Amino acid sequence: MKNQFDLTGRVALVTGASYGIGFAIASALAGAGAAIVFNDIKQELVDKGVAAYQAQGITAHGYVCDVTDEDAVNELVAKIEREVGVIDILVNNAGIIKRIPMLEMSAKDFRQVIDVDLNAPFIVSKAVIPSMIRKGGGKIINICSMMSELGRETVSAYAAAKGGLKMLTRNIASEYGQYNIQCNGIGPGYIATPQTAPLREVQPDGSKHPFDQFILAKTPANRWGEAGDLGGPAVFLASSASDFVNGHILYVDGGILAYIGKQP
Ligand code: NAP
Ligand code: GCO
Repeated sequence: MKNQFDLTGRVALVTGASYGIGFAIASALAGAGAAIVFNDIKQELVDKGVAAYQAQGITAHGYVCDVTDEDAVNELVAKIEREVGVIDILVNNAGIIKRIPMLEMSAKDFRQVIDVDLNAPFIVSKAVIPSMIRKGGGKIINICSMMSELGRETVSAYAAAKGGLKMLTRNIASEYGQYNIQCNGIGPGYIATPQTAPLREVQPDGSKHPFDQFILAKTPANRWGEAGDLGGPAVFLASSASDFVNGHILYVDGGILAYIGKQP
């Protein structure tokens, strides 16, 4: 049987992929044969990212681009098409979080999170879909979250964005499935990256952060996820193996959403 997971000859753009989950997903896509393109806001991080990919034997194309800037994104996509090729796989990974109680959060802070975590996936998807249609199809993977399904204190903007991203995923699937474009989401659980480092800081007395203990009690796998845990699911959703999967959010959470939590 032809290897349905083979990405040879395909161009993948992973946004915000100098490190963290984006870097792990891009590395997995490269391992399946894809040509890797990524962006970051700062040239310094792009340079570090290119070196990190090279250290893994991956020749990645790195570009500076703020995904919230529509003109910059359109210029980036045109440049990628000239220099690398038409984007076959888009992973909307770039994201931020601000952990602030809602009543203390400014509208500016709220809008900034929505801008990066929801408006940007709209902007980047809108920039790549026309060429995907002309080429006969493509794959879009939006990096959602537990907060696409659940709320918790201090993450109102992030949850609103990730909930919206779940529905944007379903709408892109609905509107462009007829062009052989599949748009799905990956909903990571709690993953050990710089974004969650504050939630895992060892306490002055050497004990685990209370939130660290909380998440372990909520996760049947009894561990934080590693960014590498997301590679296989990303290859699946980027490949022909998922050609009839559309509008689906694949939760990679160690079982958190299935579990009421360990009794204290
Ligand atoms: P991270 O370590 O904070 O990395 C986020 C990446 O996005 C960084 O490279 C960052 O670049 C980039 N970025 C931020 N704003 C950008 C912008 N406007 N334009 C371009 N790039 C931008 O986060 P992560 O943990 O790897 O998470 C990656 C994605 O997974 C995010 O969407 C996050 O919401 C989601 N997620 C994370 C977890 C988790 O537990 N870690 C779980 C579920 C979902 P700079 O360093 O230059 O800011
Ligand atoms: C938080 C965490 C989570 C993770 C992730 C969970 O503060 O609760 O940052 O939001 O980032 O989104 O899926």
